[in-house]
Amino acid sequence: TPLTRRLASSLCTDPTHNLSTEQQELYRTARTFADNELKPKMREWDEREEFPKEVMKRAATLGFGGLYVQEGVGGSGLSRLDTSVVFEALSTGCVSTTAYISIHNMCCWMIDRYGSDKQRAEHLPGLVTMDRLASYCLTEPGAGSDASALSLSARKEEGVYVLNGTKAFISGGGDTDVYVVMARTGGQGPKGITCFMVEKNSEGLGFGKKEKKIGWNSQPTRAVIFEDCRIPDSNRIGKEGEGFNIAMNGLNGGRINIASCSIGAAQASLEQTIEHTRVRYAFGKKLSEFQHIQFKLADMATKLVTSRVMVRRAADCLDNDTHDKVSMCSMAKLYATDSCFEVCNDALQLHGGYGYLKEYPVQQYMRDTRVHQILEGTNEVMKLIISRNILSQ
Ligand code: FAD
Ligand code: 2MC
Repeated sequence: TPLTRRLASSLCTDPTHNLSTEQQELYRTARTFADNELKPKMREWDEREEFPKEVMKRAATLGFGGLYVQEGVGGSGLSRLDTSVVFEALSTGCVSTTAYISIHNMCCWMIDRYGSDKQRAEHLPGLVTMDRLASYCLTEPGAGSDASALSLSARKEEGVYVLNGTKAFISGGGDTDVYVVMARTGGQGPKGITCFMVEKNSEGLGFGKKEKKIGWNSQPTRAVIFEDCRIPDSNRIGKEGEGFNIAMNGLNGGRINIASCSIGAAQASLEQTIEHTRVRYAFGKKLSEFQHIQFKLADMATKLVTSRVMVRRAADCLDNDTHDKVSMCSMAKLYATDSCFEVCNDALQLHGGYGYLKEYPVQQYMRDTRVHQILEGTNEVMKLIISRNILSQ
C-alpha cells in the first residue's frame, strides 16, 4: 500500500524516524485507524457538522480515550511522547475529531492526576472508553487569554457549591457528559480559582447555541451556562485555590497534543501536494519539475520536520518533568502550529484552483489548523510565557 511504501522509505519526512519499535507500531496502528475510519469521513463530518461519537468509541478500543491515564482505571499509561505520536497519526485522517479526542484526554488526565481515588474509580472507567465524553471549561466571555481573571463563581453552601456564570467556546459543549470547570471560590487572581466536575444533567446547567465555525466542524462549540447550578462538594477536584494550577498543568500536555494535530495535518497536506505536483502539468512539464515548486516542497518539509522535532522534545520534557517544561511546551505549540499552518496553506496554493475546492482535502486541513494558533492559549500568549521565562533572571 502507499502507506507501507511511505513508512518503509527513507524519506526525511518519515514520521516514525527515530522512534522505538513500540512507538513505530503505535504510529502505524493510529495511522491505519485514521486511513480507514477518519479520512473517508472527514469531509462529510465537516459539511454536516457531525460529532462522530461512535467512531471515537472505536478509537477508544485502541486505548486512545485515555492515552496518558494510569492503567489501574483503564487508561493506556503511555508517555506524552507516545501520545503525541498517536495524535499526529490520527489527525492525518481528521484534525477536528482528533483535536476533540485530545481535549477529552486532557480532561481525563486532570481527573486522574488531581482527583481522589474515589473520583478516579467512579469517573475514569467510563471516560477512557469514550462512552462518556468530557469538556474543558476555562474561557469566559470576559476572560480568554487573561484566564486567571475568570469570574464564574462557586459559592459554598452546606454540602454543595452553587455555580453562577458563563463559559465561552466550550469544545464538545452540550454534547458531552462531564464538564471540568474552573470557577472562583476565593479572591481575585489565580489563587482564588478551584476546579470542579459538573455532570451534564445537573440542575441549573444550560448551553448556548452551536457556534458556526470555519473549521473544527466535527465537534460542537457552545457556551456553557450556570444558573444556580448546585453540585455536591464531592465534585471538587483538588483543594480550593488549586484550580488554576490544575488547569495550566492540563494545558501543557494539551498544547503538545494540539501541536501534534497540526503536524499530522501538515504531513497529510505535504504528501498530497507531492502527489499532485507529480501528476499535474503546466508549461509542458510536471509541476514537480519547476525549481520554485521543488524549493517550496523543501521549505514545507523543513517546517514539518522541525515542528516534529520541537514537539517531541517538549513532550520529552513533560515526561521528565524538566524545569523548563512550561516554556518548552509553549515554544512547541507556537512553532508547530504557526509552521504547520503555513505548510497547509502552501499545500492549498500548490494545488492551484483545485486547492480551493472542497473535493480536495487540503483546504480542510488549512481551515482546521487555523484555530490551533488561537486556542489552548493564543500564540501571542505562548510568546508571553516564553519571554517572561527568558527575562526572569
Ligand atoms: P482575547 O484574549 O480577547 O485575545 C484577542 C487577541 O489579543 C489575541 O490575538 C490575543 O493573542 C491578543 N492578546 C491578548 N492578551 C495579550 C497580551 N497580553 N499580549 C499580546 N497579545 C495579547 N476554551 C476553553 O476553555 N475550552 C475549550 O474547549 C475551548 N475550545 C475552543 C474552541 C474553539 C473553536 C475556539 C475558537 C476557542 C476555544 N476556546 C476554548 C477558547 C480559546 O482558548 C480562546 O479563544 C483563547 O484562549 C483566546 O481568548 P479570547 O478569544 O478571549 O481572545
Ligand atoms: N504550567 C504550570 N503552571 C503554570 C502554567 C503552566 N503552563 N502557567 C501558569 N502556571 C502557574 C504559575 O506557575 C503560577 O503558579 P504559582 O503561583 O503556584 O507559582 C500560577 O499558575 C499563576 O501564573 P501566572 O502568575 O503566570 O498567571 P497570569 O495570570 O499572569 O498568566 C497566563 C498566566 C497568561 C500564562 C495564563 O492565563 C494563560 O495560559 N492564558 C491562556 C489561557 C488558555 O490557554 N486558554 C485555553 C483554554 S482551553 C482551549 O482553548 C481548548 C481548546 C481546550
